Amino acid sequence: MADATIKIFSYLPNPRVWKALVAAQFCGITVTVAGDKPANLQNWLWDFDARELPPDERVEDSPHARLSKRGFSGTLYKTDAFLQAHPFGTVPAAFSEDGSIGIFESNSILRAVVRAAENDHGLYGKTGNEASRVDSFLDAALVLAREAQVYLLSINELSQVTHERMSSAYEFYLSGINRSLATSDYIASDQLTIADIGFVCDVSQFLRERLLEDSLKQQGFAVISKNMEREYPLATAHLKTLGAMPEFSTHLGDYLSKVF
Ligand SMILES: N[C@@H](CCC(=O)N[C@@H](CS)C(=O)NCC(=O)O)C(=O)O
Repeated sequence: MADATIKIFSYLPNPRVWKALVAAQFCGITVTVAGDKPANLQNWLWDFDARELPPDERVEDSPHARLSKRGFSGTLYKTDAFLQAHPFGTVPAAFSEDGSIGIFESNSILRAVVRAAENDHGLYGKTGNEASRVDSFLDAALVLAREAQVYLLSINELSQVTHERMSSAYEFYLSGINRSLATSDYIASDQLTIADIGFVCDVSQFLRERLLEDSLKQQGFAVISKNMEREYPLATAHLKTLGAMPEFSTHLGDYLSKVF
């Protein structure tokens, strides 16, 4: 049986999509990606067959017009079929090869990629318990990722509460990862798993705050990850080592060199 393929629609580049692309590279799965710059996604029809809409189809009385909810403003154009496959209406939005199944949440799309592989090279653990431990780390990372989403989306008009919540989620997650790496070369087991892939992509996304230092300073806030190298040396080294591997760097490009 040949490996299945997965199709993803998203704004690009998107660290949440990197997760699936890196995993696909390790297991030889074909992932096709459609999308555009974040600001252009409001000109697209969100669908399995996503496409850029001509101006005369981008109208408020379009049957596909929906109020954006998170990370976008104004109107987005989503088909009924898209919302049936993706009830939360978010991107990245993945689909099975024939479009019949929608897979959402970037960690679930990441899992879908490895599950689609004939040989997953142990990326999802070698036993049931190892797979559950991988899930434990992915679930823990989701808390960081959600706080980072709120934080980064509001970084130019930050509240004290948002900054504190982000700091707390960052410390909680990074200290756990650092502790885990004190006894193992990889986060969830003795080999690379999707917990490591998720870690690289989620933390990379959060580290964008380093590029926004001026705005943070102007508002009287510190860069939360300022001392990451000193405070979480194992986690930092792991991120840099994995980020330099071709399976990662092909998709991350020079992003990490900008934040470190
Ligand atoms: N936790 C989700 C986050 C997805 C998400 O919130 N996407 C936002 C953009 S950042 C979205 O698609 N919003 C659609 C809308 O505003 O209607 C994941 O990892 O995939």
